[in-house]
Amino acid sequence: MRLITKGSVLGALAALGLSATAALAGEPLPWQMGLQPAATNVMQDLVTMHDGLLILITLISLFVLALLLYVVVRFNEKSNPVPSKTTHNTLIEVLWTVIPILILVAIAVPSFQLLYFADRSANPEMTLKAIGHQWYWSYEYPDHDNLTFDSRIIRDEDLKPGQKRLLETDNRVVLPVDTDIRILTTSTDVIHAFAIPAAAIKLDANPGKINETWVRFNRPGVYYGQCSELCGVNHGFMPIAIEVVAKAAFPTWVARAKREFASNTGTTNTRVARLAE
Ligand SMILES: [Cu+2]
Repeated sequence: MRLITKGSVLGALAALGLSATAALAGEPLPWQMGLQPAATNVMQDLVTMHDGLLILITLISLFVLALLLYVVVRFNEKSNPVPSKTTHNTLIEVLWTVIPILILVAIAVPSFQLLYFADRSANPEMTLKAIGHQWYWSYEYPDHDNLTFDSRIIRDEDLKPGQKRLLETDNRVVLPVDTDIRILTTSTDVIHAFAIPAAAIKLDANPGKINETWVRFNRPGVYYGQCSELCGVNHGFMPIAIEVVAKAAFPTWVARAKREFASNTGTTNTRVARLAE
């Protein structure tokens, strides 16, 4: 990542139009142009990589455009009536092969570094398992007595003021801040995809298979995502809402959630799933 400039062009552009609080939101915003503000180091590195590549491809595109304009002006029929018969130039052919190779290698090094950094955590402190269903998510906390619950969309007519349409769920996933968390995904029916843009996570949830990634949130907040694999008629209605809390507040939530979900009678918001029946 060190090869790429740390300056965040798009981040700066986005900051011009947004207030400080909105700029930290873990959700899509109206007229948003860039990526969501980073909530993890992986996402921060990914934004840096993205912005650096944007500068690089802009320079390359401008260079090619300048060459084209030069050829159009200098070698058109009027200004160059007798064309040269040259067909080969060894030096220039070597240059236009070797320079792009060097550029690609320069991109590949930080790219692979980031890919392996994002892949898995060597020593996760806890595990969250996200299971896709048509069409909702359920979550398991295997390190917390297998705490298990379903998380379903809040339908439009049930939205309370301040709740995000199509993004809010009845039971948010709660996770502690500054903690290496292993995330496992799987599915009970078709392929879903667990995606949290602010944390740079987009991982398929396949039936009969477990995929792994990890996350370490840098700051508390609520981070929204959606299923990102076309999984059926209600694909657009199985959001993910993650509430990141202080480390000290997490055990309190675990204790409360254990009581609450132990007494869950299954009468919660299940109409979305019933559409399929
Ligand atoms: Cu899905």
